[in-house]
Amino acid sequence: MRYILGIIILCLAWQVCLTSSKSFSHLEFIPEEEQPQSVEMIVVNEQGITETYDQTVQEEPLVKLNVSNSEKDDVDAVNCEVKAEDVSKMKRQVAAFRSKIMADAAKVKELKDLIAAYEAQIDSNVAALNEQREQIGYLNNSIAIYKTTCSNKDIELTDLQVRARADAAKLRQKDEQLSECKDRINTLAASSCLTFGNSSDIQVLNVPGVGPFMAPCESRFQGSGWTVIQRRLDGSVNFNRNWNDYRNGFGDLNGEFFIGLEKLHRMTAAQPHELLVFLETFTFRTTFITFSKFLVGSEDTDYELQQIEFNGGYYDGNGRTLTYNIGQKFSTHDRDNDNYWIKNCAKAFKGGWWFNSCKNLDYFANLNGEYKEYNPAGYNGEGIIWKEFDYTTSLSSVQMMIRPKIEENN
Ligand SMILES: [Ca+2]
Repeated sequence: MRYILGIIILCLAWQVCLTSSKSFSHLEFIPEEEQPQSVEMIVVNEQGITETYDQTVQEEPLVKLNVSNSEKDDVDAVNCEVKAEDVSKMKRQVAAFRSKIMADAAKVKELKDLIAAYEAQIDSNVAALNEQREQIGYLNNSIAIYKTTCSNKDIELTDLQVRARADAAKLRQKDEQLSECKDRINTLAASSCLTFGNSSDIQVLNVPGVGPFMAPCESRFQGSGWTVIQRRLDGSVNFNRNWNDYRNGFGDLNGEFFIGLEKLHRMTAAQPHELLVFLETFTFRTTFITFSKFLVGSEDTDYELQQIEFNGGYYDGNGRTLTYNIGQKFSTHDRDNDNYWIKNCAKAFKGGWWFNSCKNLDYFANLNGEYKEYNPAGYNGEGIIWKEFDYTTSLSSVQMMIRPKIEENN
């Protein structure tokens, strides 16, 4: 029994073993190196970020069946289906990868184009930079030339400054010489028409205290060298003037004028002078009256007639005219210096003069009175009067002249 029971147990154990081997006979251990390999795919996405994909390559089915031939056929069929599905899956993956690769290739091409554009821009910039470098080189050369030119100009400027200083020194020397010449000219300048010989033209006189001024010379009547100090011709100039006008002078040197009391004072005070008076009536009767002395005082004396000495004349008077006025101050309508307390003779007779009295004396004279037309029956003391020469009417033309006394100069 025991042998039979042992045999039965052995049989059961064998059956169990067979069953177990059948159940596990198709299983087998797969080495690690034969297991499917893991593959990483690195892709750059559109934003330029690198992405990694895990792609597991399954070349073999995960489970190898180890069965009998008939079972093996079934297993192979199953494997084929699995592989077919894997292949299909891999094809889809390949297609996806291909699309991805194509997209990436387009992106790469776009990047290449962009890089090419950048490179072209860089080339252009490099060309522009080179051109600018050439310009800078040219400008540096120009600057060097200008620096050289400026340096030369500085040298020239320094030379010119030295020459200018020398010229300035020469100019100062010339100015000093000119000043000396002016002083000598002033010293030698004519103080009367006597220096101009037979001149009967307007000349420049230079009298100390007055300065250069112009005056007519007269050499046609009583010798040469007379300076005309007063002239009446036609009434073209108003002689009814104030004190300032008579002091400074007025009128036209080619026509009617009065030379001025200040000049008369300076000229007659500088050296002894004689006076020549020319008179003419409307009937063309003329005469010359000479005075051997003629001196006018300063303005402080109101241009007093300090010296007057009758020397002769071609008329029938007794020569008291003007000598009667000796010591008399000059009067104008705005300054009454006469001896007639009732009125201002200059204002009454419309002209400045060395009035003494306004009375109608036989030796009354006023060569600066109002110019009157010929009226032999109309004498009333007004007009251009020299009563000792013509007591009936105003004169048509008169002229007063002075000259340094030649006898005393010699
Ligand atoms: Ca008076």
